[in-house]
Amino acid sequence: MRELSVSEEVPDEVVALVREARRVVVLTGAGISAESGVPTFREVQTGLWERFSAEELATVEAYENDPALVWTWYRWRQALIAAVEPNAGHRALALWQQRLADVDGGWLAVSTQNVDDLHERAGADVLGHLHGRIAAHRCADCGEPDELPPPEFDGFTAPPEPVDPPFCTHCEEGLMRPDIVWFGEMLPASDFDASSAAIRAADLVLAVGTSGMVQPAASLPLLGLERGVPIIEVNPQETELTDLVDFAIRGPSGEVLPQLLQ
Ligand code: BV8
Repeated sequence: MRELSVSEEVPDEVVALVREARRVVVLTGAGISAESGVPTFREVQTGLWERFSAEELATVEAYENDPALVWTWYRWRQALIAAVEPNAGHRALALWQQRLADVDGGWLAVSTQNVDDLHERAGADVLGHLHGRIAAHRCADCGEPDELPPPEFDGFTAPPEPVDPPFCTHCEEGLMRPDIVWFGEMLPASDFDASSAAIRAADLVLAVGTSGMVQPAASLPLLGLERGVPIIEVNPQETELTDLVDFAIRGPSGEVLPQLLQ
């Protein structure tokens, strides 16, 4: 693994890899949304949730134990995500995807662990939302989805007092929950399988803004390793994947990704 800092010139080797790649898969994590103002998963919680870790709240047990607290945390995060904008990192991936779509046999697939819609709002198609989408909701009992109005608070001011989740309009018994993957829950098979297949066909893999700690999503880039496909990591910090990648570019994705496309 060669570690590069964002202040250095991107070496010709990396520029060539990016320029010559025709089938690219980018696995993104919370870090790519950090420059948009969305706290990463391991950042300290604020206000009402200061005494909890995100991992404690992102579980079925936490929801069953206190539906109002967990429901409100998610609606508050959903409000914050709706109020922020995609950043230069999201836009660079959307541009790269559009460029490769115009090349014979070219494609770029985005597979994200993030529950926000910032890739889509930057103009990218997303192959897999491995951990679901925060703006989608389903019944915790019958599983039926329901379109809900946007959250009634702004996501920036101090988190509001917990409110109860609404009842399902289909079975009228179950409570609504966010349509995302909590710890201990299976990932959506179609998203995971499509992402695995894309990496098995890729000629370049990037891991952007992920600590590489949450499985099984974090192991997806390793499917490229088996085939000797180059892997580039973009992250200001070292991660669980660092020792396995070919190039680790140390810097914020909002700066590094546009540089890679120059
Ligand atoms: C499951 C939705 C199995 C909720 C999330 C081995 C195999 C399988 C499972 C396990 C396993 N070992 C352990 C497990 C269990 C568990 C797990 O992985 N635990 C970890 C903590 C050890 N996995 C699960 O439970 C998964 N389910 O395995 O089911 C099963 C089997 C049989 C039957 C039933 C079930 C489900 C995991 C999904 C959990 N849900 N999200 C929500 O969002 O509230 S995960 C959550 O973490 C987010 O999605 C987040 O994206 C994700 C991963 O974290 P990161 O994205 O990496 O974010 P993080 O904050 O960690 O790091 C941010 C990075 O960005 C940092 O590296 C930072 O340096 C960098 N950064 C910061 N700024 C920038 C930047 N990078 C670039 N630019 C910047 N500007």
